[in-house]
This record gives sequence, C-alpha cells and structure tokens, in this order.
Amino acid sequence: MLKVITALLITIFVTIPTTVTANTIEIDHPWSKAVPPTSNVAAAFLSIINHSNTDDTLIAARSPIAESAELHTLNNDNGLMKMRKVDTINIAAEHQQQLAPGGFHVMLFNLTEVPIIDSHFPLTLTFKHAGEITVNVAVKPATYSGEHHDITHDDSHALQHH
Ligand SMILES: [Cu+2]
Repeated sequence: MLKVITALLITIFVTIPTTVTANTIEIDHPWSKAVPPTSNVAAAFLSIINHSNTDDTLIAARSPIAESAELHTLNNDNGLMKMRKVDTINIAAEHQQQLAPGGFHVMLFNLTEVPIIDSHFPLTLTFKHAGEITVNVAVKPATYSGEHHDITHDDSHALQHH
C-alpha cells in the first residue's frame, strides 16, 4: 500500500510542470536553497511573468511545509543587507518580476518539513487578479544562485519573447 501511495505521489509531482500558467500569470523556475536540517526557515525564488495588459499583485504565499510564509525584500541599510516584510509585490503589465537572491523572495517560517536537496515542495501564490497558482519548488544546493536568462537585474523587464 505504501508503495502505491509513493508511486502516486511521484506521479503527482512529475505531472506538475515547472512552468505554471494560470490566466495571464506565468511562474517560471521556482526554486529554494537547501537549508541545514535544523533550520526553521527557508526562502523560495521564482520568476513571475505577467502576460496581460493589466498590472497584477502578489499578495500572499503559503506552503504545506511551513506554518507561515511572508513576502520579503532585501534592503541595503547603511551597508547591511536586511530582510524586510512587504505586503505586496507588483508585477507590471507585460513585465517580468524576479524573486531572486539579493531581492524579493518568499520566506517560509516554522518549517514542518525541512526541504531536502533535489526534492520538491508545493508553494501556493495568491495574486490579486490571477488568483491562486500552485507551483512545485525545486530544492537546490546552497551553492546554487539561480538560472540566468537573458535579463538584467532590474526590478522589472520589458517582455521580449518568452
Ligand atoms: Cu526573508
């Protein structure tokens, strides 16, 4: 029975594509940096692409592996990088917003399950217009810093072709 359940779980994970499009919002390359087994927190990163001609706003996040989740940014405070909670992250019409190390991220608090390298965990993002989108976050080694596409590190980018 356990084998059947395991097989089912694997099937469920495999059938969730890494790129998820709901309405007009596309989530690309969701990933998280592996944390020590004793860690209570983890961060998730991803790209949000708004294909519509209306601005949208990320207003919340949640994951079954954490008791709570917050939207965070990283600010340079007199030379010290400090994390700060933000209520929303705006994704301008026909633009892309990166959640990446050094900037915006989803912070997961009070982990009920510490993510293991090469595993995946679900993350549900709530948008003001697009509603809820659940993605499967890939857990990467601590040395990983993200996939670099042909974009710069500005907060928003005009969409070329995706
Ligand atoms: Cu944070």
